[in-house]
Amino acid sequence: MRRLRTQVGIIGAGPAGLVLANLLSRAGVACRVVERQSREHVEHRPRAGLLEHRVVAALRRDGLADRLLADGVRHGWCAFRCLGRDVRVDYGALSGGRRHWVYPQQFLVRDLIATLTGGAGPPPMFSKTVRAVEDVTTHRPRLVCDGIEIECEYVVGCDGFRGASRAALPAVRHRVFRRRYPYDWLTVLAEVDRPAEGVVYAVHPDGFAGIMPRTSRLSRFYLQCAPGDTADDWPAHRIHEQLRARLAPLPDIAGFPDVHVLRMRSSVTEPLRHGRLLLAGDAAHVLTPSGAKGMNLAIADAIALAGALLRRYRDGDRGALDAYSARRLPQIWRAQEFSDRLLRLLHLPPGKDGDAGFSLRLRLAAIERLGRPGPHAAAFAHDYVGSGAREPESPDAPHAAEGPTEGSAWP
Ligand code: RFL
Repeated sequence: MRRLRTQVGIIGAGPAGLVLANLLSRAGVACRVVERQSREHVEHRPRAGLLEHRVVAALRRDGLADRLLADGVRHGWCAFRCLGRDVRVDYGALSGGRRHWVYPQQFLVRDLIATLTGGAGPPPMFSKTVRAVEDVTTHRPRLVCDGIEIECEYVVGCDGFRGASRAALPAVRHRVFRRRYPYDWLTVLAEVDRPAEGVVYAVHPDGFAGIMPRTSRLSRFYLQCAPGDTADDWPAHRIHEQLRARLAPLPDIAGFPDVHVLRMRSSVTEPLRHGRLLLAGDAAHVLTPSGAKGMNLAIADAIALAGALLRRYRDGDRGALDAYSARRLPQIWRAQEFSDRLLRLLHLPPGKDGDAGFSLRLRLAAIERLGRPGPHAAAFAHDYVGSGAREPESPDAPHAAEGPTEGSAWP
């Protein structure tokens, strides 16, 4: 058995683990990232693609956004289709000029691995699975992998909902709050003849459908489907037919390189810390893709945690680490609430077919308020774009109390 020592052991080379590793390494804190997949795999795993204004501002400030800023595209409007109406919401204008950046998650992961391996710190250990996290309530928690053990001072679980870190949490002291929605989303990454210019959400009697832009050649499409459906239930001709029915007008779609069903569920684990084990990103919370918040929240967690760990290592101040969970949870629940509210707007209540006409008209009324400049539209816009009334905190920023951000309830 090989033994290594480090200050911070990080499980998972997704956006959360890689942002954290870059920030700590640059500041001279020793850390090791352990990732069960190969580098090739994580650099080509298509998932999210919309980055919030405040997240990009923080990555830029920390010198982690060079390629994103060079190659990403800014988007500032989305459209809702309902009952033959197309309501455009100019959330860029409504939020004082803030926009999303469209940049595929796998590109950001590739960039973050490049900066880490290019000198910021030791490269992640790829194709290495953490089997267990042990001794988290001692001063020397350990990552146990096949043939190697890494002794750490702190362990950060950035390993998603099914990773090893959550298994190390005692059930008596931690609660997982979950919601399972009564539908799933088929998701299709498809080649298109022209780039999508904005996100489109369609509210339709057959179910929700959506388009999220990715690159000039690819868009991600979503189709509400029955809970438990699999990709086999959705042959290409059915996908085409339903996209056309729910989303027309459609760009020309050439092929479906990637089709799978997303189980629509959300969860939050509380608290985010046990002893010297801390959780960040999807290991701490899972969001549906409705509001495009998952990757953004993962990065914001990592930035907050880097700040807290740096305070611990630079100044010997443990206060920010102790406060990490309590400070992040309100932000996490705020994002959950936004995503949940958007889902309620986008889906008709189940099993009330006779009611569909009424429900659709209620939704159209709500959507029209979002498109009309005013406090409701502004609140939506600030929440949606992640306006950064309070930006994710820099590792060097002074400790500040969590304050309310702009925006309130909509519609
Ligand atoms: P990740 O990216 O899942 O990374 C976790 C990493 O941990 C590794 N791992 C282990 N490594 C070692 N030992 C173990 N025992 C391990 N167990 C797991 C895994 O291999 C993996 O590499 O988590 P992180 O960093 O928290 O980032 C979260 C985001 O990836 C996630 O929230 C988003 O992708 C969610 N999401 C979206 N978020 C957005 O903000 N905007 C979007 O538009 C958006 N679209 C999406 C999405 C997620 C999707 N899927 C497939 C889940 C669209 C899709 C289709």
